[in-house]
Amino acid sequence: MKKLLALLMAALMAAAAAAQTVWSGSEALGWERNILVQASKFTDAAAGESLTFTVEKSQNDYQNVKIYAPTGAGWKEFSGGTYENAAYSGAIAPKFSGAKCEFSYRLTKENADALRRYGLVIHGHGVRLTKISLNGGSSGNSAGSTTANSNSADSEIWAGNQILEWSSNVEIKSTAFQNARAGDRISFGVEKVGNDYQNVKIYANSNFGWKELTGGSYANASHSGAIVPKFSSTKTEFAYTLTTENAGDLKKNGLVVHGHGVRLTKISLEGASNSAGSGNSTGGASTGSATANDSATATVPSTETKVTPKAVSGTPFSNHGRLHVSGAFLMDEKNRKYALYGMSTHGISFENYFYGSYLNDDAMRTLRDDWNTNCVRIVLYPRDYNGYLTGGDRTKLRQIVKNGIEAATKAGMYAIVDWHVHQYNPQETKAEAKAFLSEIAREYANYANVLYEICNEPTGSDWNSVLKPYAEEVIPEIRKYAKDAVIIVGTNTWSQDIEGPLANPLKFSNVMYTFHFYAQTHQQSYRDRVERAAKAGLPIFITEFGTCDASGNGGFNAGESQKWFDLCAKYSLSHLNWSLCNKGETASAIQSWCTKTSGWSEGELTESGKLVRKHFRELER
Ligand code: IDC
Repeated sequence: MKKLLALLMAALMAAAAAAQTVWSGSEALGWERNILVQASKFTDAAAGESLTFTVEKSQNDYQNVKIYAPTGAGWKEFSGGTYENAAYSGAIAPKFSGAKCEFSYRLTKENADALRRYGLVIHGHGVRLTKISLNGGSSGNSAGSTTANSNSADSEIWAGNQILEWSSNVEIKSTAFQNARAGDRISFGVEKVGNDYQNVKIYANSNFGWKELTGGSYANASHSGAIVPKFSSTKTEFAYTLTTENAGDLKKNGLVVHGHGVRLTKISLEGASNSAGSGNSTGGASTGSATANDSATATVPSTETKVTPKAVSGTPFSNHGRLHVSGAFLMDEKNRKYALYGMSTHGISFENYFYGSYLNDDAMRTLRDDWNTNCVRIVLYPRDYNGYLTGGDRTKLRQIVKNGIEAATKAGMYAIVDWHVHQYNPQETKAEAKAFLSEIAREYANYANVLYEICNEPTGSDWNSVLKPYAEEVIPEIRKYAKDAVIIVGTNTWSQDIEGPLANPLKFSNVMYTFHFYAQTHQQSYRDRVERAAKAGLPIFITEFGTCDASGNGGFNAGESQKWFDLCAKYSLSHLNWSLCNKGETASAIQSWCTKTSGWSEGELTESGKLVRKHFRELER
């Protein structure tokens, strides 16, 4: 009780404080290294308040910082406000008197609105950023405040007063977990908010997306899709005991917590020595699918089937029409072999939905006329950052998918709607896949240019016992509406094990199987596998390829990419490049400093972007 009072006091004091830390860490900024602070950290931002940045010199040439709102239509640089202890000429130049400096930017009303809506992106050069705070904020939202503490018997690593939502995350940096070990418990103090349901989800926050913490055991909570704390009054405390893998992931990447129907007041890490009798194991291999109460069907609004769009003459779609599969090949309506190629988006939920904004009319025209492509792939992650099932705004995400279909259709291009299962068993999110894909299929049943991809890259999922049954359930949901649509089915091991369907194909017509290559990682032995399967008549679709290594970052390899392009030409294999975005990683096609969402000049493309554009321009459309 005493502890609780102390906590409450701490929370109240935090609420009254004038400056609120919205980000802390130690990141050397680069023009290609962006820091994103989510909109949820700025819920109370108002005109006249100041963003204060603490920076250190990291290089001696020049020190520059730029700040933007990552709006749906591209990044918008903050302007119109005033600077303190910094000057602006093209970028913000902090005034250093020693090695450290604190400078501020005072917000205009427009800036404050943008912060609340889109959050903040920062990049720069020559400085290391250690803290951002919002002055004058009156919010009790102790957003992401973290204190790194050594793991003594019981150490509080976060205290605050934050209502959890699927789109409002509490993040704790990895520094708080440097001593984490298997058997340690993370305990959470929560209070009930509202009366519908109380759910919490916890993840390790890696660069490769969120990874739900599973395999450990729960005390005073059960797990079914999400953690359900046991309340006997309005407040409770529950704990999760870490596995070795969890401890390693947290040490590396830190923790993310979100949920519904609860207010989070504290998180502490309790050493193994202190954790005797740590609750019963209800966790097991949890599935991490959407929460029990957030059922798939409840989220499907009724949508009308749209009428058949007019084909725009002279475009890929008007020339080739509805596609179908015959033997190993994708064919056009005149029964000629026809391959689709072009760009895949990155995750449309990433960078606060910015990567979804590439799905616009102008971009489709650029991709069609300048890049000579005929298809675009629309990537919706169910999980990972801001995913459809991990806190992303579903209404917004559905809208982006639909914008993409409409934009591709207007340009007379083909569009692939990709349910981007990434590194897990797709059965875990099957209910939601069925609901989402059938909703799209119903609305776009008359759009013959739309293809469906039902699970991007499964792992640990045997073809015969897991993936084939999955496809047998999901395909009919699409075909209920889009009767003849081409449907692409992922294969095991990041969509490489095409031998599964080769030995035991699906009985449906117009189905193809996914293969992915990343040129640096997958070389001749993988080309041999593809060639064997293609020769044996398996319809293969390369919905994703990279010119670099499979992490998406590093290992650009033009020579190996060319060998793959030759193989694609030989077997008329469709292939789409990962990815159409400006993220600072090798696989991205657009330079990270370029925020244009269409009409890119060659100089605005990366090595990878230039190579794939050149390749596409050599193909027949
Ligand atoms: C990567 C992105 C990276 C992101 C990560 C996690 O490039 O920015 O942080 O996903 O979501 C795939 C996947 C694709 C991966 C890509 C590169 O389908 O989602 O994107 N890749 O690792 N398969 C092989 C490589």
